[in-house]
Parts: sequence; structure tokens; C-alpha cells
Amino acid sequence: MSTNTDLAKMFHTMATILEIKGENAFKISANTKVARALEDMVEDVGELDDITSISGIGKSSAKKIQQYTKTGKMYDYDELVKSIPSGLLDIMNVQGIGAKTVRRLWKEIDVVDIQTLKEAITDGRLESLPRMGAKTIQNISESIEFLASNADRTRIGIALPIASRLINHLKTIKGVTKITFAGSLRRGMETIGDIDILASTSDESLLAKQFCEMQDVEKILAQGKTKCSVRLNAGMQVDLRIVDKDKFGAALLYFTGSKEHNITLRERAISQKKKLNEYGLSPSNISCTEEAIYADLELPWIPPEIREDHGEFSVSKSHSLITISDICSDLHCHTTASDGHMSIEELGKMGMQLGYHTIAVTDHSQAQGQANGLKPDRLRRQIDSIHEINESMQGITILAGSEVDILPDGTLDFDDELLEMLDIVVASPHAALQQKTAEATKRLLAAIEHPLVHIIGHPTGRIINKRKGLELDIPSIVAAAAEHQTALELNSNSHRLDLRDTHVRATCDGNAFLAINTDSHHPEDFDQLQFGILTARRGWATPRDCINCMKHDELQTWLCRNC
Ligand code: DGT
Ligand code: CA
Ligand code: CA
Ligand code: ZN
Repeated sequence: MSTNTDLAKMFHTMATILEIKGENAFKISANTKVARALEDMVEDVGELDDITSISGIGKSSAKKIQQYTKTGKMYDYDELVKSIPSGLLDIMNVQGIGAKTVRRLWKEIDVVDIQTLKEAITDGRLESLPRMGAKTIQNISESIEFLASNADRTRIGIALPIASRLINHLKTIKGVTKITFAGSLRRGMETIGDIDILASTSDESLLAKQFCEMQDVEKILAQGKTKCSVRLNAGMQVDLRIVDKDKFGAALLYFTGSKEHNITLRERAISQKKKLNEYGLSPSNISCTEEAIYADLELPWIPPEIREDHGEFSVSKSHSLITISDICSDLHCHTTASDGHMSIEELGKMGMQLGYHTIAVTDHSQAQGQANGLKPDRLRRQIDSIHEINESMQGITILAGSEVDILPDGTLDFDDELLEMLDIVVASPHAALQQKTAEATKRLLAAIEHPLVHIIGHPTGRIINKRKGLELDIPSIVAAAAEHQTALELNSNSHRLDLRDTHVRATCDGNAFLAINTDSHHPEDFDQLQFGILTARRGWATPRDCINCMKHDELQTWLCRNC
């Protein structure tokens, strides 16, 4: 993570703590402003001569930033964090609880962490608070339960960069000939239990020693000659297994999993009078690569993302899973007009840099007040600017779009007359995400059936490990999407991955179109596409299933399918 990102997080946390402590609004918003300014900056704040030249950063904040870039510590931050019970910040993760509520819980009924919050629900103290109805309490309980059920799994967006960094370091160690990650991470799952690393080396003890001595290691859990386990400062466990290079394929196959895939593969070996385990395949003893082992078992090499024993053993050879290079447009991006940090021109240039033929500007609609959503008149002016910039920019088509809210009753946040002026309409649910299945499905069906809607953005609204989102009747949604030619989005942001893998599979099987977008707010968000692609592959998606793989003219025709 960059210094700017670290610092932005710290200033956001300081704002939250000040709000929990009931400090004055000016102080709170000053910290939020600094955090936003840091998020907006392209250059590293540590390299600036005069930090106060950045708008939004005053003298005292500049001092704090300098202290941090010089010493890695910020005295005021540490003091603030110490000034409230540490568990209060965890409560902020519970859906529907903001800083003001945390303050009330803390001051009025002695709640200091998730545990005491649970107790307050059970013994009725929570109910005794004014404006705390049965439905709110029910939602809080469900959210706590959801948070607990996922507490031990890490988002792939966090795990993958860490694993890549560790592997880049480990492969420089003398003697190492092969090293890669396996397990759920190699299968591209949305969350990871632990990181599994597999290596071959001519010097086992050196690799084991250096692995346990890595900077990131907080605790050594096991240190043997061929197997080590550590816990990282970031909280994750990493397992390293050192295997013979002639058996590397067998070990990689075994430790990639899934367990279910392994079991079925082993049964297949047995039925062919062969024996397969992590040490190799016998009697042929071709165990060096996965390809060779699959071939010996009369199978094509199966991509890790679909190794779940969900039919992959009979997948047709012509079923070629989508790859990142198949994507040639991004149809859901934000600018500074709402809550994004790029201008229309910057988005256009970004699209060109990525080799896309089309990029869509889809800022938030008016209901998203906190995200600076556009009112109709502002959107009308924005449409004109986008079309003007599009005219003047060669090599990319910039579409004038909107990410229009699907309101709780299924109507859209803009009227048809305005929507008709747009080149592309992404309709997304943002609020009322605790609706029950029937109501939520009806709500989304209304948007899917709307002739001016092209894409349903992040259809469930879930946030991984934080918010369950809408539990839709997926078969009905997919059937309607196929009938009305409305694409369902797989939002690539690793917090979302919404649709999830199983929903993607249902979408492709049901002949509905998938849209794989990044929902970028910052330039670096475009990197999130890798997570969308992994999830799409887990859902067996091919380029033909995805509108972002259409060539320029094909996409234009599709956008006008109801014109
Ligand atoms: P995770 O870490 O919970 O996200 O999921 P995995 O799939 O990475 O599971 P992990 O780390 O427990 O084990 C890595 C791989 O090792 C797993 O995908 C398959 C293999 N494996 C582990 N235990 C067994 C087992 O009991 N039988 C078989 N056949 N394979 C196993
Ligand atoms: Ca694992
Ligand atoms: Ca493991
Ligand atoms: Zn968005």
C-alpha cells in the first residue's frame, strides 16, 4: 500500500474517532478533507516540498503527515486511537451503525465492542434506546452474525498482492528453482483462508529459514524441513511446502485443490488402475507437470478456477474461459462529477492506455446525495461535455451514461426522457439492501424489464465480509435478463465481486449477457479487473458471454437494441 493510501486511512479513522467522541464538526470534516485530498493525489506525498500547497491540507495536518513520512509514526493518531475503547471501531463495520450510533451505544448503554453489543441485544438494553426499533435490532443482529461467519477469511484483493510480493521475494533465494502459490488463491476464490506456497529448491533449509525470517512474519507456527507455517502481521497464515522438483506437478495439483476436485480425480485414477496422490502418479511416474498428469488420466489440463468438481471433468475442449485480454471496454466508471477522482478526459486517456475501444462515464444519480449524485440539470450538462470531449478525442469512444439508482420500489431515479438522452444506462441498487427475496427480486425485475436499461450494476449490493446484500431469486433474474437483453454486471471491485461466481455460472448457462466492469473511482481501480476475471472464470464465462468483449460496432449495435 502506498504512503498516501495509508495516510488517507489514518485521517479517515481520526475523523471517525472524533465523531464517536462527539468533537466539533469542523475538526471532523477537516480530517475527512485531508483524507480525500490524499486519495486524490497522484504523486507520493512524502516527495512534496510543501504539503500545504495541496488544497484541503492545512499546516497542522501537514505536520502530522511529515511526522509520519519521516518516522513511520503519527503521535496524534496514536493518542486518538488510545483515547477510546478499541472495540468501538469494530462496531462501525456493523451494517446500519454509524459513528453517532456508536457514541450513543458507548455513552448510554456501555457497549464497547461487538461482544458487549451482542449482550446489549440479548438483555434488552439496546431496545431501551430511543429510536431503536425491533426491525433495526433484527438487522443489527443479522449483520453481526454475518461478520462473525466470515471473520477468518481474507478478501482476494488483499491476499493476492501479499502472496505475489512474498513469492517475488522468495524466488530470489539461492537454490530456488520453482515457486508458486496454490490453494484457493490459485483457484481465484473471492476469499482466502490461508495462502499456500509450493516450492522446489536445492537448499531446503535455507529456504525454510528465510521464509520464517521474512519481514512480514509475526509468528512462526511450524518450522520443519519441508513444511513451514507462519502468521503474517497482516493476520493471514501462510503455509510453505517444499517438494522434489520431479514431483512438483503432483504436489501443485494436490495443493491447488479443491479437495472435491482431488477426490474425484483420485477416483478416476483408481478406475484406471493407477494411483494418484500429492507425491505423484503411478505406475507411469509422470509427475513433473499438471499437464502430464491430466493427460495420463485422459483429461485436458483443467484451469484452476473451475476445479470444484462442478462438472469440469467433462468440460468441452472448445469451452475457452474468458481472459483479461478479451476485455476491450469498461462500461461503469465515475468522474469527479460524483464521487470519482478522475475527469472525463482522464477517463478517456485511461481507456486508451488500456487498449479499450470504449469507456463509459456513469456517475451516480440524484438519490446518492452522499456520493454527490447528479441532479437532472447537471447530468444534461455533463452529457453535452462528454459528447464534446468524445468528438475531440481520437482512438476511443466515451459514452455518456449514468449509474442510476434502482429505488426500493423498482422505479429508476431519473425519468425516461432524461434516460433516453444517454448512450448507456447502468441501473444499480444502493439502498434498502435488506429487502426480502420476493420484494428485492420484483424490484430488480422492474429495472431489467425497463427498455432504457442496459446493465444492472452490482445486482445484489453485497460487500464481501461486511454486507450480505440482496438475496435474489437468481433463476428469475437471469431469465428476465436473457429475455430483455439486459446485461448483469460482475462488478470487479474485490470488495464486491457482485455477481459472484455461482451467479455468473447461472447467467452464462441461462444465455443472459454478463458485463464485467471495474466501477473505477481512481486510476488504480482499473487493476481490479483481474479479480472480476478470476470470478468470471470461476463461473465458466467465455468471451461470448460478456458484452465488454464485443468489438466496437457490435457493442454500438447492442446498445441500440431497443432504439
Ligand atoms: P482455504 O485456504 O480455506 O481458502 O482453501 P484451500 O482450498 O486453499 O484449502 P487448504 O489451504 O486447507 O488446502 C489446500 C489444498 O490442499 C486444498 O485445496 C486441497 C488440498 N487438501 C487439503 N486437505 C485435503 C484433504 O483432506 N484431502 C484432499 N484430497 N486434499 C486436501
Ligand atoms: Ca489455502
Ligand atoms: Ca493451507
Ligand atoms: Zn458505481
